[in-house]
Amino acid sequence: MKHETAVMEQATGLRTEAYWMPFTHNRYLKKNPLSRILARAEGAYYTTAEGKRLFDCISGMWCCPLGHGHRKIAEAVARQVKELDYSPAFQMGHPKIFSLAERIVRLAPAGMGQVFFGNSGSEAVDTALKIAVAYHRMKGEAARTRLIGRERGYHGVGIGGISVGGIAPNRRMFAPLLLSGVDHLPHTYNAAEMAFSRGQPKWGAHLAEELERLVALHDASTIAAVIVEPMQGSGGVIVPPKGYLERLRAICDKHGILLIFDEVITGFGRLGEPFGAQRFGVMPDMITFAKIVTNGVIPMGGVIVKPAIYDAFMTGPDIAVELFHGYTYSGHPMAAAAAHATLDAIEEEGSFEQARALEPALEQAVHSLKGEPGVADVRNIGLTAAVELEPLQGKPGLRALKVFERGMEEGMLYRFTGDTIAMAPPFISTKAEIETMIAKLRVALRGVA
Ligand code: PXG
Repeated sequence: MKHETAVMEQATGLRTEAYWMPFTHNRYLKKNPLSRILARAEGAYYTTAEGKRLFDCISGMWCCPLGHGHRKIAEAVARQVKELDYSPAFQMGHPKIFSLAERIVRLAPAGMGQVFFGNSGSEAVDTALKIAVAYHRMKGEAARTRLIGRERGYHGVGIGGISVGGIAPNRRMFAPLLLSGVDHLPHTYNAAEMAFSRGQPKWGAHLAEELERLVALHDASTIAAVIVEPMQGSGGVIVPPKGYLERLRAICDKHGILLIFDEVITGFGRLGEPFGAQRFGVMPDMITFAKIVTNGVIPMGGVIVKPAIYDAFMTGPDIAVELFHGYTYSGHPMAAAAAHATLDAIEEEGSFEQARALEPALEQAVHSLKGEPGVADVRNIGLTAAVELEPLQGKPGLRALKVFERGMEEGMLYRFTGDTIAMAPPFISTKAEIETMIAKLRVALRGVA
C-alpha cells in the first residue's frame, strides 16, 4: 500500500498519506486519487483535478442546493470576515445571530420558539438529546432518561447520535461507548409492500404502534424522547409511510414523550417545504438542522425548540447559567452571515418552489429505471431519490461503487452507500439536467451489468 501510494504521488504530485479521509475507503482511493479530487465548483457543477466536469447530483453532501460559488453568499462571508470574524459564544452575542434565530423560527412550523446553535448535524443531535433529558429533569421527571431512535436512522457520529442511530457499521466498532437506556423502533422499509412507491408508501403506518410496545416495556415514565428523521436520508431515502409520523406524534403526546425530528437533510427545502414537518403536516417538539442552512458554505447546525422547552429552563436566579451546554463556535458570525445570505437567496430565488417544481420531473425520470439491470427498488420524495441495487454475489457494495465510478466517467457525481445510489440535485437544476442525471444513471447501470 505504502509503495503504491508513493508511485501515485510521484505521478500526480499529490501526497495523500497524511490525510485520513472520513467515511472513505482510504486505501482504494489513494491508489488512484485524481479522479476523486475536486478542484473547483460553480453552480450545479464540480470540476475535478483532472479537469472533468461533474454534475453535482447530491448537492455536495445534501447541503449545497443553491449551487456552488453563490455570489451573494460569497460576498456576505467576505464582508463578515472583515466586520466581525469571531465573537465569543458564551455570555456575549452579535446582532446577526439573534436575527437569524428569529428568521429560522419564522420558517419553522408554527409553535416553535427558540434556536440553539452548533456547527454540525452531529452536534445538533447530541444537543437535542441533552435538552430532552434535561427538560424532563427541570419539569421534575428526572427518571425520563430513555431515548428511542429507529433502525436504519442516521443521526450523525456523536456518542448520542450513534446510540440512537440505527446503521450497524456506525455502531459496531464503538459498542462499548453506546449510551445505555436506548431502544429502537423498527425501520419502515419493506420491499414486498412498497418497492417502486412514488412518494409516501401506502403501507406501514401500523409500524408506529411499535412505540406503544416500547412504552409498555419500559414504562412511559422512563422515556425522554423519540428521535426520527421524517425521511431517512443516509439510510437510503426511506420515505415515511402515509399516516406513520402522525401516529408517532399521537403516541408521544399520549405518554408525555418529546418527539424530535432530525431534519439535517430535510430542513430548508429538500422536500419542497421549509421543513419535513410542514411537508408531512406533523409538528415535532424539536427540530435539528444543519447543511442547507448555510448552503454548505460555512458549517452550522442547531436545534429549534418549542417555547415550553425553553421556558422550562428559565427558572432560578437570573444570573445563573440555565443550560450547561454550548460550543466555542455556537452561533459563529461567519456562519450567521452565510445563513442570512442563504435565507435571502432562498426567498429571492424561490428555492422551495424550485424544488417543488422539479419534483415531478425527478419522480417520472427516476422511476423509468425500473427494469434496468440490477435495479431492486426506486424511491423518491421532494427533490431526492434513491435507486437500490441488487448486490453482486458475495460482494456487497461493489455494484454501487462501479455505478458511481462509471457515473463519473459520464460526468455525474452520484452518492453511493452500500448498494444504494442516492440523488439530491441542486434546486437550481433545470428539468433537462435532472433528465440527463437519470439518463446517465441508466447508461452506468447498463455499463456495469
Ligand atoms: N442527522 C442527519 C439526519 C444527517 O443526515 C447528521 C445528522 C450529521 O450531520 P453532520 O453535519 O455532523 O455530518 C446527518 C448527516 C449521505 C450523507 O450521503 C449524509 C449525511 C452526511 C454525509 C453524507 O447519506 N448526513
